[in-house]
Amino acid sequence: MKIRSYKVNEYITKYSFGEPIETYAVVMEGKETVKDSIDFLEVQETERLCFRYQMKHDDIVLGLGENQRGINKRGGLYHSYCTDDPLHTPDKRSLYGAHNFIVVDGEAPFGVFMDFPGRVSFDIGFSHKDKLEIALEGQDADVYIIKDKDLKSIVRDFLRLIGQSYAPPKWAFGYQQSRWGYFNASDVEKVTEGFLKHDIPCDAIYLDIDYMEAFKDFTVNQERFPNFGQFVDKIKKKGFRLVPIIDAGVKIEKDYEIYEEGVQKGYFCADEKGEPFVAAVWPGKVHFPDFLNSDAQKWFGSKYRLLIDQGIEGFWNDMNEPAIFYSEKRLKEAVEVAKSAADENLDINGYFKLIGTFNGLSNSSEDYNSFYHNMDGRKIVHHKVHNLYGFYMTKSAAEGFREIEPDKRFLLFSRASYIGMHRYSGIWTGDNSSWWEHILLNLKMMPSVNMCGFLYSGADTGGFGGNASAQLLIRWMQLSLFTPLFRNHAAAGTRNQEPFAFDEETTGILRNILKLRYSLIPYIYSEYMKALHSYDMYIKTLAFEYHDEISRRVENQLLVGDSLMICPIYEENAAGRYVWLPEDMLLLKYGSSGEKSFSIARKGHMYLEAGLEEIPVFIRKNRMLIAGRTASNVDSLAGDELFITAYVEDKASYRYYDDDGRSFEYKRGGYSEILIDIMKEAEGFKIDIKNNGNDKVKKISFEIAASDGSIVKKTLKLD
Ligand code: MIG
Repeated sequence: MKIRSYKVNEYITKYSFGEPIETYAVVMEGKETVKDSIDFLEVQETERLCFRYQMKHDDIVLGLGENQRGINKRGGLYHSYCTDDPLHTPDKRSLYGAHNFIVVDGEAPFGVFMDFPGRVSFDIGFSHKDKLEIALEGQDADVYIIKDKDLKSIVRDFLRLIGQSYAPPKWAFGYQQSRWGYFNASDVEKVTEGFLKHDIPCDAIYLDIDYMEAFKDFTVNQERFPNFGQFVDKIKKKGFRLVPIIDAGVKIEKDYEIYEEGVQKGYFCADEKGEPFVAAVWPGKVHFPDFLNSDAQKWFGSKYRLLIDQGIEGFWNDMNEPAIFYSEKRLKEAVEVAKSAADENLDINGYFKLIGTFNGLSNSSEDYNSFYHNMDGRKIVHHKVHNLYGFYMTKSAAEGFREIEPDKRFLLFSRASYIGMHRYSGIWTGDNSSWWEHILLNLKMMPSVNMCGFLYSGADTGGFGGNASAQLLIRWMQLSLFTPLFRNHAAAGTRNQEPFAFDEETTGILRNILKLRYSLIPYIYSEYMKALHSYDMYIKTLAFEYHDEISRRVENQLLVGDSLMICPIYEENAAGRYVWLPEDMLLLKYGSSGEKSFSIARKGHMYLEAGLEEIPVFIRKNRMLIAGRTASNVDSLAGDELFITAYVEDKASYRYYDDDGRSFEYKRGGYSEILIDIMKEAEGFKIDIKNNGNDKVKKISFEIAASDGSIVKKTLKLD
């Protein structure tokens, strides 16, 4: 096999092995052929392409997106293979996403992206503490190596390589309420009433599979949701948008339009004989649309119109690993095993074999190896391109939206993903549990998925499986307060966890958190969109900004945008936690009735006290936090007044970004900026404001803290 290498730009080299499948992960081409070899990586080209690297003692390894374990992935073994696994225990090696990008950060930092749609294993010092081994299940791949001066630059190079992230509509930065179990229109209305009655802001209510007729995509159950279009409208008038789920499997049912059309046009994945492959998921037996076929992709995407025409403006794509409960063939085999066991005296081996036969029915590689895609003429077994399936389903939806309403931003996020999908949608991190450990897991995943382009991301706040306690939900909400996707979602049969589902005191605390979310939207949106425009991360670890050995290894604090550090509490009954401050910062605490308190937190270790009702944030040195007045949903945010809290030692500058929040104008330069400079002077501060096209903001109020802890207040009018 011959390696071909191409220079993509000054920092990125692409190495092609064999005949790689086009994945659409990257947007830059490697043109110029170079002789460069991957001198520092040992390459082994057997049946499996394998890359080895000897890690230095102090190297940390970041990346791999949605995954288990630490932010520093060293010590773990991971398999990139999109997997529907509802139990996120620390021993799991695969979750729903396949994000094959890592940065080895040390003396000679570099990034590697394995653009390969099949299974990849990353052994990052697991088999041997100092050995990094990346093995691909195949020989055809594009490998991108990025060398640049530091972690931050390498990630920026990578984000440029894979293209600009998706921007949801602004309302999708509001709080969203979901639950598998809002069974009919009256359930949904009750939830909306709950928010209105308790004066809790919210932007969206989710519809899980129960809105469908017999779990059929793009249908609505007429009994449970009569006059759906009118219902969508009614709920919208109350201030909420409805967000329905779409599943990957299409129910096999005579006269069901999607099924009939798909069969007739040959748009479903096929078995060995060329017949549509039969698997079973929610609706019972289904076919899988062949999203890797461009006609089928287009076709499925156009079907979203059936719901968009009824007023829907956002969707979530589920089960698109694709999850398989069982396949027809293997269920038959299992039943045979069971039958023959019926009259046996099963010993331990026999018993476990029987149980194993059934437990192994779902998501089995045998099934993934027995159906095929028609990649525009090329027949390819699913297993080899498994990690592209959810990506292409979501691409199909996003491109469908562009056809249906070309200049409208839709909310869209997916469960399965591959790098490149971030240009089309966000992700949620799947079926976590109402465990304290999963608040921390959520925290750790956020910077990793940001590194892979998925800026619009978040977890099921409060936990999907299991029962949330009031305290767990409060602490989790205090983290999700800062994630772009802020959705509370829970599984059927679990305890209710809407913000008003507990006691009055808890409702009050959650109301405060959510009101704060809405007042922080000016900052969150501005930082998100700037990150998108400049190929930056929205949430990152301290390692990106601070280079001391402690900061490089902090695993439980995050930088949110350019101004904030957050230190969420994720331990039950804790009254606070330890925090590492890489420099002096301003500690701003929001109290139980919206009041604020300030103190300077000095560089070093500190114990942060934080009662359940308090929300602490740290404002970095020479940075500022932008807030606005709160509201009951994003559309009703006034936006005419900004409140700025700054910590200024000598000079702080901020670029406040805004745009219409609904169209693609931002891609064509359609956005406004207010440039704010605060300079420390002998006496007090000097403030400079330059407005480039923002016609909403009329007034800015400042609270400026100096390093001695004194606070100066000022209000300026904008003309
Ligand atoms: O097999 O639609 O991750 O969010 O509530 C479960 C029902 C299918 C899995 C999703 C979850 C959703 C659930 N779905």
